[in-house]
Amino acid sequence: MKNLLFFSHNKKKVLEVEKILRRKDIKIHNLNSYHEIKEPIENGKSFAENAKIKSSCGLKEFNIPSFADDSGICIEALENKPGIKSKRFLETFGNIQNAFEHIISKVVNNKNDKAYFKTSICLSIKKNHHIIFEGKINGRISTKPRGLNGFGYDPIFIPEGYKKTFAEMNQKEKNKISHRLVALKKWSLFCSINLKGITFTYLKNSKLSLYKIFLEIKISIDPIKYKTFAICKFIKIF
Ligand code: ITT
Repeated sequence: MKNLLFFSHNKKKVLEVEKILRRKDIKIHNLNSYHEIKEPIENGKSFAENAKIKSSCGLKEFNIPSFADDSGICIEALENKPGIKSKRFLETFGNIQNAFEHIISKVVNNKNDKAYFKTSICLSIKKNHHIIFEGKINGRISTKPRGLNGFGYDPIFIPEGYKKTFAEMNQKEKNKISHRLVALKKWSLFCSINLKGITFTYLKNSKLSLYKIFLEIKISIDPIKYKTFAICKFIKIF
């Protein structure tokens, strides 16, 4: 069994990841048992960069392959903000209800309720060996917060093709369609392919010291039958 660290303190996020990734070949540890770990400064310019900052920190501190998820909501009426600043945005309002009121008033004034959630997951296998998996879900902002499940912006986000907010869905329902599910499916497929043989041997250092490989998996989810088809394609960049 492989030991991997999920570098996150967010208990709700950890729970979502654990529920989605039920694998017998991988034991996933998380930071909630290691409270003394100092969080790195997330000063990247993208979700992917911030995810890499966190997963690299996990690898350095614990010396085992680590992965991290950086996510957020992008709202068209707020010029696609708060994006990578989603957590700080909520904190600046002090109270989540005030933040929701602000967002909803912008959405109403701009007559544009479009929004999406994005997740980038970075898996750091060893020094200079990082892989990014991405997931996105389109939707709209609700005219008022609804539901008690989930976390963060879930009470105001209605995924495309649904009437309920993420917070009105139970965890199973959210996990069947979420941005995190899309990214984790790619992650899981990558691990299935690579954990069987000598782990990740084809990854090499490049001149740029970072050799990024994007695993692009086209996942089509039938919302009624929830059948998932995955076609995997590797794209080298750099
Ligand atoms: P870690 O970095 O420890 O994993 P975090 O809460 O700081 O936890 P992020 O920086 O990735 O995680 O998340 C930024 C914020 O975006 C998060 O605190 C939520 O408010 C929001 N967010 C992320 N994913 C979400 C989801 O699935 N549903 C609702 N809100 C979400």
